Amino acid sequence: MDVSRRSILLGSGLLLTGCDGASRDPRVLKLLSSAEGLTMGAQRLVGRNALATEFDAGEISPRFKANGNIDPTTPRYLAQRRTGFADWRVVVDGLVDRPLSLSLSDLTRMPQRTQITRHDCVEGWSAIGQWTGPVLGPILQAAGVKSTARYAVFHCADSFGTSPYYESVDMVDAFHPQTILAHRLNGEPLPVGNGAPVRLRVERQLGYKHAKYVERIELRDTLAGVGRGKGGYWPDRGYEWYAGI
Ligand SMILES: Nc1nc2c(c(=O)[nH]1)N[C@H]1C(S)=C(S)[C@@H](COP(=O)(O)O)O[C@H]1N2
Ligand SMILES: [Mo]
Repeated sequence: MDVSRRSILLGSGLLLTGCDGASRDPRVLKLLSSAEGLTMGAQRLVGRNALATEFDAGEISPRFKANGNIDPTTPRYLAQRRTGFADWRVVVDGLVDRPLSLSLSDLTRMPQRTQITRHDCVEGWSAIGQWTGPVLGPILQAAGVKSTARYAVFHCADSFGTSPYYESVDMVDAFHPQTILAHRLNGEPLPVGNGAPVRLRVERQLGYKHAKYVERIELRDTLAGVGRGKGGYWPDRGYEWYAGI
């Protein structure tokens, strides 16, 4: 039952260099595509709403690695960073009845969830961290997601070259009870390296789905028109859109 992409990858003996520079090894990409159907199917059998494993405080990794973009240099981000993110907004728009523009104090005043989970990156490293933030589902409910919405697209403030980072999940993951907008890691405000001031945690999926530096959540009926159409910065470069673990 517990057929995870990770064990498939590790079992295959192919380790990816992945998210920083990207191994585009065709064998790896083929393996990822064949694993996609398998993991989505396996998760459907146990229930896509099943919870990811949560850990005890004693199991928290001494250091939570920062990966991918860890020091955004877009002018917009640098300006926000200089003011301690005082004016940061998370906009919720697209297929919603009531678009929202949430400040950090809006986000921290909502009911919070704290969870200790393991982050698995396709590069082959994992780390256990404690994340705190509001659950995404009630935020989407407050915005009034229209019945035509199928995806939540996360737009980020950082970029690789000229391309901003973006990711997306379907409504099952958007409304999953462990899907949160985290603003704290291990009890401290999120460090810049790990996505300050707010990042997505979508615990049933691999690391690259966990968008950092989130400034807009756009509800859409299609992924066409976002980046190159595959729903994420890395999916547009060969990784699977559905990265269930
Ligand atoms: N905005 C943004 N989000 C991102 C990335 C990125 O480069 N930019 N990298 C992804 C990858 S590949 C991983 S493994 C995790 C790393 O999160 P961390 O820096 O907290 O370890 O963030 C994901 N989210
Ligand atoms: Mo990653």
